[in-house]
Amino acid sequence: MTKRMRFAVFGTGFWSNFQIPGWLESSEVELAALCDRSLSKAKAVGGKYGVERIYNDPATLLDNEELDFIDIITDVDNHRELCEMAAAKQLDVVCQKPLAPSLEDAREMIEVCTQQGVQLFVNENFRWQAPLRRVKELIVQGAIGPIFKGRVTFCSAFPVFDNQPFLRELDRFILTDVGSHVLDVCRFLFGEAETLFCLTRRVNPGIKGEDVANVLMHMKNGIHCYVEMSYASLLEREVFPNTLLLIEGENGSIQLAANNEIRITTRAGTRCETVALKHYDWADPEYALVHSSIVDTQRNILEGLKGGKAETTGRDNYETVKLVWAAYRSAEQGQLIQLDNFE
Ligand code: 89V
Repeated sequence: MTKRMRFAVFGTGFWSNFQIPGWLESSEVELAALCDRSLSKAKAVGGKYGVERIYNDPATLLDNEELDFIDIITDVDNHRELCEMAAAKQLDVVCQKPLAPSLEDAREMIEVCTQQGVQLFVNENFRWQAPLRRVKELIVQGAIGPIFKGRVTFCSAFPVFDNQPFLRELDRFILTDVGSHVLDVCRFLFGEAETLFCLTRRVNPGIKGEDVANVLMHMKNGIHCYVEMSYASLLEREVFPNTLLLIEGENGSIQLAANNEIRITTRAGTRCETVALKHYDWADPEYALVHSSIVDTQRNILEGLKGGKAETTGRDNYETVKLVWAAYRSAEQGQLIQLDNFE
């Protein structure tokens, strides 16, 4: 058996409870150490996974451990510093989304990793959701002909702040939290954007940032893409954490509904497929769709770490980060943004 890749995790909050077991689905990696500002939190997570090497200082961990890569699962404000520290030690970096708190920080992280000759990957999991992969397959197979319009919807009233209370405090909330995912899904399904317009607003008085955003993009291939996201949507049916789609092509349409049901309509009629999700005992049933996609995301990143091809590299994800920040600029200035000139 080839040597397992040793990694350390920085940040043992909510998502570490799913990203760690996601990694451990592979026999090719070994979790060597954990680090968190709160030693007791890190010890509790270490206890669950049999990890004894626990730190509350990232520099000490990096000095003491023999590693191949690190996984950053901390708040976004720490991403750049931890990335730079690991890159200086010649370690590959896997980082939670959103990659960075600004476009400039994202650029710097990519630059530092390039200069140090290490790889940077982003643990962006939505594009790895099984129903979205199937929809992409149908598009590529030409099931509905050339596409002219896509509507991507993530609208919910799920109490997301219960598990991630810090989201309440973000000055910029839904575009960074959900936009990072669904704008990436748009790139995955429809290609790169040429122009973008965005409107935002805050409905929930108990949070700092915006909880509603509507983005309209003209993609380089001519597709019109409308993306709606909200955590203020009290709907008859709560579908969290599903992303719903309505894609229209010259020969038909594809609809992705809740329950991972795909309806393909052509002139011959409508057929229906339901995409089964792989079940993991460690997944939270309320997040099953997202948690099962973590395993596929990490499997793909592992390919990249081994020298193969991975989708969610830092450089690729930069294009998604750009869309998030272009959306804020558009909303602030009431202007259409040209993506090629945006920095
Ligand atoms: O996946 C996430 O980053 C979450 C969620 C989509 C649940 O809001 O914060």
